[in-house]
Amino acid sequence: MDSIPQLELISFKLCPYVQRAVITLKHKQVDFKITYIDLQNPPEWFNAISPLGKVPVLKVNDDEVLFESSVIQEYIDEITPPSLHPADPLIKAKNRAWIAFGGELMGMQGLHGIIHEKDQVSCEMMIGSIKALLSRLELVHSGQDFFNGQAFCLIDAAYAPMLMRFDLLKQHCNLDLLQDLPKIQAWQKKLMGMSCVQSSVVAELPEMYRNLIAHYEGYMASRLN
Ligand SMILES: N[C@@H](CCC(=O)N[C@@H](CS)C(=O)NCC(=O)O)C(=O)O
Repeated sequence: MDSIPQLELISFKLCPYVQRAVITLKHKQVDFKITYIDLQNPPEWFNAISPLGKVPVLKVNDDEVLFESSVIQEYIDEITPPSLHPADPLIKAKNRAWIAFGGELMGMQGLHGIIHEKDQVSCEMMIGSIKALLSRLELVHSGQDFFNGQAFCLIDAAYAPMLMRFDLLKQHCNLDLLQDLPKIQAWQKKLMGMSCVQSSVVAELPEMYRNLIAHYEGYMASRLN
Protein backbone atom coordinates (compact mmCIF):
# COMPACT_ATOMS: atom_id res chain seq x y z
CA MET A 1 0.00 0.00 0.00
CA ASP A 2 1.25 3.52 -0.82
CA SER A 3 1.87 5.56 2.28
CA ILE A 4 -1.16 7.46 3.51
CA PRO A 5 -0.96 11.22 2.90
CA GLN A 6 -1.18 13.77 5.67
CA LEU A 7 -4.85 14.45 6.31
CA GLU A 8 -6.44 17.46 7.98
CA LEU A 9 -10.20 17.54 8.38
CA ILE A 10 -11.82 20.93 8.72
CA SER A 11 -14.78 20.56 11.01
CA PHE A 12 -17.58 22.22 12.91
CA LYS A 13 -18.31 20.39 16.16
CA LEU A 14 -22.05 19.98 15.50
CA CYS A 15 -21.83 18.95 11.84
CA PRO A 16 -23.19 15.47 11.04
CA TYR A 17 -21.60 15.52 7.57
CA VAL A 18 -18.11 15.94 9.04
CA GLN A 19 -18.92 13.11 11.41
CA ARG A 20 -19.34 10.76 8.45
CA ALA A 21 -15.69 11.34 7.56
CA VAL A 22 -14.51 11.07 11.18
CA ILE A 23 -16.24 7.69 11.64
CA THR A 24 -14.64 6.41 8.44
CA LEU A 25 -11.19 7.63 9.53
CA LYS A 26 -11.59 6.14 13.02
CA HIS A 27 -12.93 2.84 11.72
CA LYS A 28 -9.97 2.58 9.36
CA GLN A 29 -7.58 3.71 12.12
CA VAL A 30 -6.11 6.45 9.97
CA ASP A 31 -4.11 9.26 11.59
CA PHE A 32 -5.56 12.69 10.93
CA LYS A 33 -5.64 16.17 12.32
CA ILE A 34 -8.96 17.84 13.03
CA THR A 35 -9.35 21.61 12.96
CA TYR A 36 -12.58 23.16 14.22
CA ILE A 37 -13.92 26.39 12.83
CA ASP A 38 -16.85 28.57 13.79
CA LEU A 39 -19.25 28.32 10.85
CA GLN A 40 -20.99 31.55 11.90
CA ASN A 41 -17.72 33.36 11.58
CA PRO A 42 -15.49 31.31 9.26
CA PRO A 43 -11.85 32.31 8.90
CA GLU A 44 -10.61 33.75 5.59
CA TRP A 45 -8.43 30.73 4.85
CA PHE A 46 -11.52 28.49 5.08
CA ASN A 47 -13.53 30.62 2.65
CA ALA A 48 -10.61 30.42 0.27
CA ILE A 49 -10.48 26.61 0.22
CA SER A 50 -14.14 25.59 0.62
CA PRO A 51 -15.97 26.13 -2.68
CA LEU A 52 -19.42 26.13 -1.05
CA GLY A 53 -18.34 27.53 2.30
CA LYS A 54 -19.29 24.22 3.89
CA VAL A 55 -17.62 21.64 6.08
CA PRO A 56 -16.30 18.99 5.81
CA VAL A 57 -13.21 19.90 3.88
CA LEU A 58 -10.30 17.47 3.81
CA LYS A 59 -6.85 18.90 3.22
CA VAL A 60 -4.54 16.31 1.69
CA ASN A 61 -0.79 16.83 2.14
CA ASP A 62 -1.52 20.51 2.69
CA ASP A 63 -1.82 21.14 -1.04
CA GLU A 64 -5.04 19.48 -2.20
CA VAL A 65 -8.57 19.97 -0.95
CA LEU A 66 -11.60 17.67 -1.04
CA PHE A 67 -15.16 18.57 -0.16
CA GLU A 68 -18.53 16.72 0.04
CA SER A 69 -18.75 14.19 2.86
CA SER A 70 -19.50 11.13 0.72
CA VAL A 71 -16.60 11.91 -1.62
CA ILE A 72 -14.27 12.34 1.36
CA GLN A 73 -15.50 9.03 2.80
CA GLU A 74 -14.77 7.26 -0.48
CA TYR A 75 -11.33 8.81 -0.78
CA ILE A 76 -10.39 7.72 2.74
CA ASP A 77 -11.72 4.27 1.93
CA GLU A 78 -9.77 3.97 -1.32
CA ILE A 79 -6.41 4.91 0.18
CA THR A 80 -6.84 2.35 2.97
CA PRO A 81 -7.85 -0.96 1.40
CA PRO A 82 -9.71 -3.24 1.84
CA SER A 83 -12.73 -1.23 0.86
CA LEU A 84 -15.72 -0.67 3.11
CA HIS A 85 -17.93 -0.49 0.01
CA PRO A 86 -19.60 -3.66 -1.29
CA ALA A 87 -17.65 -5.09 -4.25
CA ASP A 88 -20.64 -5.73 -6.51
CA PRO A 89 -21.01 -2.66 -8.79
CA LEU A 90 -24.80 -2.61 -8.60
CA ILE A 91 -24.91 -2.96 -4.81
CA LYS A 92 -22.18 -0.33 -4.53
CA ALA A 93 -24.13 2.06 -6.76
CA LYS A 94 -27.27 1.46 -4.69
CA ASN A 95 -25.31 2.18 -1.52
CA ARG A 96 -24.09 5.47 -3.03
CA ALA A 97 -27.67 6.40 -3.89
CA TRP A 98 -28.88 5.66 -0.37
CA ILE A 99 -25.94 7.59 1.09
CA ALA A 100 -27.14 10.58 -0.96
CA PHE A 101 -30.66 9.94 0.36
CA GLY A 102 -29.25 10.07 3.90
CA GLY A 103 -27.50 13.34 3.08
CA GLU A 104 -30.85 14.86 2.05
CA LEU A 105 -32.48 13.53 5.21
CA MET A 106 -29.97 15.45 7.33
CA GLY A 107 -30.60 18.78 5.59
CA MET A 108 -33.26 21.46 5.73
CA GLN A 109 -35.98 19.07 4.52
CA GLY A 110 -35.00 16.65 7.25
CA LEU A 111 -33.18 16.59 10.56
CA HIS A 112 -32.05 20.20 10.41
CA GLY A 113 -35.43 21.41 9.19
CA ILE A 114 -37.20 19.86 12.17
CA ILE A 115 -35.31 21.98 14.65
CA HIS A 116 -35.80 25.12 12.51
CA GLU A 117 -39.57 24.96 12.00
CA LYS A 118 -41.27 27.63 14.03
CA ASP A 119 -44.82 26.41 14.41
CA GLN A 120 -46.25 23.08 15.45
CA VAL A 121 -48.27 22.43 12.27
CA SER A 122 -45.40 22.93 9.84
CA CYS A 123 -43.03 21.00 12.10
CA GLU A 124 -45.43 18.08 12.35
CA MET A 125 -45.85 18.09 8.56
CA MET A 126 -42.10 17.90 8.20
CA ILE A 127 -41.90 15.10 10.76
CA GLY A 128 -44.54 13.23 8.73
CA SER A 129 -42.59 13.55 5.49
CA ILE A 130 -39.36 12.47 7.21
CA LYS A 131 -41.10 9.41 8.65
CA ALA A 132 -42.34 8.53 5.15
CA LEU A 133 -38.77 8.73 3.84
CA LEU A 134 -37.52 6.64 6.76
CA SER A 135 -40.14 3.98 5.93
CA ARG A 136 -38.58 3.68 2.49
CA LEU A 137 -35.16 3.25 4.10
CA GLU A 138 -36.57 0.57 6.38
CA LEU A 139 -37.69 -1.39 3.29
CA VAL A 140 -34.19 -1.55 1.78
CA HIS A 141 -32.29 -2.28 5.01
CA SER A 142 -30.98 -5.85 5.32
CA GLY A 143 -32.50 -6.30 8.78
CA GLN A 144 -29.14 -7.59 9.95
CA ASP A 145 -26.58 -5.71 12.06
CA PHE A 146 -25.73 -3.28 9.29
CA PHE A 147 -27.35 -1.86 6.15
CA ASN A 148 -25.96 -4.52 3.81
CA GLY A 149 -25.71 -7.43 6.24
CA GLN A 150 -23.20 -8.40 8.92
CA ALA A 151 -20.34 -6.21 7.65
CA PHE A 152 -19.88 -2.53 8.53
CA CYS A 153 -19.76 -0.48 5.31
CA LEU A 154 -19.36 3.16 4.28
CA ILE A 155 -23.13 3.52 4.24
CA ASP A 156 -23.25 2.65 7.94
CA ALA A 157 -20.70 5.40 8.67
CA ALA A 158 -22.82 7.76 6.58
CA TYR A 159 -26.03 7.15 8.54
CA ALA A 160 -24.63 6.94 12.08
CA PRO A 161 -24.52 10.75 12.58
CA MET A 162 -28.20 11.13 11.75
CA LEU A 163 -29.17 8.16 13.93
CA MET A 164 -27.16 9.68 16.79
CA ARG A 165 -29.13 12.93 16.49
CA PHE A 166 -32.43 11.02 16.34
CA ASP A 167 -31.44 9.56 19.68
CA LEU A 168 -30.73 13.05 21.03
CA LEU A 169 -34.08 14.35 19.72
CA LYS A 170 -35.76 11.52 21.60
CA GLN A 171 -33.88 12.32 24.81
CA HIS A 172 -34.20 16.10 24.63
CA CYS A 173 -37.62 16.58 22.98
CA ASN A 174 -39.36 13.25 23.39
CA LEU A 175 -39.61 12.91 19.60
CA ASP A 176 -39.36 9.33 18.36
CA LEU A 177 -38.76 9.35 14.61
CA LEU A 178 -38.07 5.61 14.55
CA GLN A 179 -41.35 4.40 15.96
CA ASP A 180 -42.56 1.34 13.97
CA LEU A 181 -39.22 1.07 12.15
CA PRO A 182 -37.66 -1.95 13.91
CA LYS A 183 -34.81 -2.49 11.46
CA ILE A 184 -33.58 1.10 11.74
CA GLN A 185 -34.05 1.03 15.51
CA ALA A 186 -31.80 -2.02 15.80
CA TRP A 187 -29.31 -0.44 13.39
CA GLN A 188 -29.20 2.71 15.52
CA LYS A 189 -28.52 0.65 18.65
CA LYS A 190 -25.75 -1.33 16.96
CA LEU A 191 -24.05 1.77 15.54
CA MET A 192 -24.30 3.77 18.77
CA GLY A 193 -22.44 0.96 20.54
CA MET A 194 -19.42 1.15 18.22
CA SER A 195 -16.30 2.94 19.42
CA CYS A 196 -15.65 4.58 16.03
CA VAL A 197 -19.08 6.21 16.34
CA GLN A 198 -18.86 7.09 20.03
CA SER A 199 -15.45 8.71 19.59
CA SER A 200 -16.46 10.62 16.44
CA VAL A 201 -17.94 13.59 18.30
CA VAL A 202 -16.84 15.87 21.10
CA ALA A 203 -17.97 14.77 24.56
CA GLU A 204 -20.21 17.81 24.90
CA LEU A 205 -22.20 17.11 21.71
CA PRO A 206 -25.48 16.20 23.49
CA GLU A 207 -25.45 19.50 25.36
CA MET A 208 -24.39 21.44 22.26
CA TYR A 209 -27.23 19.89 20.27
CA ARG A 210 -29.68 20.81 22.99
CA ASN A 211 -28.39 24.38 22.92
CA LEU A 212 -28.73 24.45 19.13
CA ILE A 213 -32.38 23.40 19.37
CA ALA A 214 -32.99 26.10 21.97
CA HIS A 215 -31.14 28.67 19.85
CA TYR A 216 -33.50 28.26 16.87
CA GLU A 217 -36.52 28.93 19.11
CA GLY A 218 -38.66 26.67 16.95
CA TYR A 219 -41.42 24.23 17.88
CA MET A 220 -38.81 21.67 18.99
CA ALA A 221 -37.40 24.22 21.43
CA SER A 222 -40.81 24.33 23.09
CA ARG A 223 -40.59 20.55 23.56
CA LEU A 224 -37.20 20.56 25.29
CA ASN A 225 -37.37 18.78 28.61
N1 LIG B 1 -23.50 18.05 0.95
C1 LIG B 1 -22.55 18.50 1.93
C2 LIG B 1 -23.30 19.17 3.07
C3 LIG B 1 -22.37 19.76 4.11
C4 LIG B 1 -23.08 20.80 4.99
O1 LIG B 1 -24.24 21.17 4.75
N2 LIG B 1 -22.37 21.27 6.01
C5 LIG B 1 -22.93 22.32 6.84
C6 LIG B 1 -22.59 22.12 8.31
S1 LIG B 1 -23.37 20.73 9.01
C7 LIG B 1 -22.27 23.65 6.45
O2 LIG B 1 -21.08 23.71 6.28
N3 LIG B 1 -23.06 24.71 6.36
C8 LIG B 1 -22.56 26.03 6.11
C9 LIG B 1 -23.33 26.74 5.08
O3 LIG B 1 -24.24 26.15 4.46
O4 LIG B 1 -23.02 27.92 4.86
C10 LIG B 1 -21.71 17.32 2.40
O5 LIG B 1 -22.23 16.19 2.38
O6 LIG B 1 -20.54 17.50 2.78
